[in-house]
Amino acid sequence: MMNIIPSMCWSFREYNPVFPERRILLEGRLIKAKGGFYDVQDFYGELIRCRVRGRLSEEGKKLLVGDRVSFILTDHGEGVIEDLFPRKNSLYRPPVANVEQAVAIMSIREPVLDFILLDRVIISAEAAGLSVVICFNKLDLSGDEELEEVEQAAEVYNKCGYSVIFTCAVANRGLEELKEFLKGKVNVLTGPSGVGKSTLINKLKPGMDLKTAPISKKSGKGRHTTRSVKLLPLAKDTYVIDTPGFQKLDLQGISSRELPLFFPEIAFHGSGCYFSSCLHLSEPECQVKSAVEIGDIASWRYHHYKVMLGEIQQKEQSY
Ligand SMILES: Nc1nc2c(ncn2[C@@H]2O[C@H](COP(=O)(O)OP(=O)(O)OP(=O)(O)O)[C@@H](O)[C@H]2O)c(=O)[nH]1
Ligand SMILES: [Mg+2]
Ligand SMILES: [Zn+2]
Repeated sequence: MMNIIPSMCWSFREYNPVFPERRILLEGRLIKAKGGFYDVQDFYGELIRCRVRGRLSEEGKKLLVGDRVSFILTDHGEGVIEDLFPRKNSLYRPPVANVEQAVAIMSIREPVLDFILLDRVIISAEAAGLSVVICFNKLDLSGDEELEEVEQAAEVYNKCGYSVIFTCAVANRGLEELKEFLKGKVNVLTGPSGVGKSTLINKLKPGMDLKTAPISKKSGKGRHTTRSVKLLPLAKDTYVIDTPGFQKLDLQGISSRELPLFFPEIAFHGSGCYFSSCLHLSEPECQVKSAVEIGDIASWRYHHYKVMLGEIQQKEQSY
């Protein structure tokens, strides 16, 4: 009896030329999309190359890597994606769905460390409801003064509740710690081009052979080596998503009322402001401004908040 059930399931899973109507809906996770083909990983860990049912596109449903889908098998072991399950969350950049954790990767040098860009990455992840881990890579390139500055920033992030890891992908430093943070989750590795996202993944799981490339000597920036978003299995129940790096990141879909909630320290102190709608700019009895004055909120984080708020307000006024 024990043997019958799995083998019966298996026969239903296969395309049956005699009873083609006997196809059943299977479930899987979209792990890669390229050129109209979609690679879906099924329950057994097998990869099935699928196309998408035309109806889905007609309904305006766009698939994202990470999506849970239902599909049927056709001949030659291929499949057709029939439908899309509701998403737990989705990110606009990188375009991925159903992710649990964002690892915001920045290099200490080459490309130069840009803290407002890091905060934009963190805010985008917060807005999507992801937990956030910060990883400073290329530890080997850092001078003493720089390292001190980054360590001070790391303390500020720690106080906000974010874990911070220091890594050096080329010398295999910090990789075990990074692995621990990734364990049992679907993680998206995100950050500017050239910071070492693909290099880190190659080191975490040898054999991945993801393409990497040195940054441009002329511009000091990455070369946008990774072109597509891919979900890679690292261990059981642990996935990493390698994503193309960026140089800019605008905050899509975040309103000026929401923004303060995505800065944990501003949300914390802001709950004591006189006005419940306080945006912490020049309102009276603002607890956030007081906290900045006495150093309970880092002035650079507050400055980043104001820059982002200004951009969002400008967009809101132009609607
Ligand atoms: N010195 C040093 N170089 C590193 C380290 N990690 C990665 N690199 C180098 O940085 C360059 C860029 O690495 P990639 O892994 O391609 O960067 P990426 O973040 O995937 O870039 P995109 O795919 O363009 O977004 C490569 O030449 C790597 O060898 C590190 O810890 N130290
Ligand atoms: Mg890459
Ligand atoms: Zn306030």
